[in-house]
Amino acid sequence: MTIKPLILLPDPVLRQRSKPVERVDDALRGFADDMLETMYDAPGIGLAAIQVGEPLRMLVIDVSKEEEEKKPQVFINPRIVKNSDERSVYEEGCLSIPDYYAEVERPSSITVEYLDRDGSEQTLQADGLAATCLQHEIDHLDGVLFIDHISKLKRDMVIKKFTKLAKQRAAVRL
Ligand code: GNR
Ligand code: NI
Repeated sequence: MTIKPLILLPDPVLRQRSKPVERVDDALRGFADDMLETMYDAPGIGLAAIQVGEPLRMLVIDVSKEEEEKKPQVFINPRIVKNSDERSVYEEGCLSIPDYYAEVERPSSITVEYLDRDGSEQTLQADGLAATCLQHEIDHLDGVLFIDHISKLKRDMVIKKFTKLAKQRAAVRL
């Protein structure tokens, strides 16, 4: 198991569209375990493969509460097949945009079809934090970030701040 470095805003890698996983084998399961370890280490409640530089349509989540048992879940080639009309607002953050949080409105519940870590077709209905987190992760597979759902003014401010930070980090490494 390996903790992988996270790709940060404004790296254009985060804007790539990820490709479907073609076969679910031991190598892919090993990568899923690395993603989970990276997510728990961060710590975060979700992680998309592109956030560690792999443009594959897969994500991991664990939305269990702190006092509960851990519940790691792997979603391969997930597709949202149903969105509720009801919406809810959550304060979101992203491991690729550290220490920035904003409210985002999304469907309150969704139905997702995906392959599990054994490569079996599954259907899951999710609501609450799981629904929000899955939508946030599935957005990553299409190069979409949660800041794309806030006002352009706020988005441009965040991008500017992270662009400046990236330049500073690059200069320090020279
Ligand atoms: O750790 C995370 N927390 C979170 C909180 C509210 C809505 C979405 C998320 S996902 C985020 C981890 C992450 O960046 N996944 O892509
Ligand atoms: Ni994210």
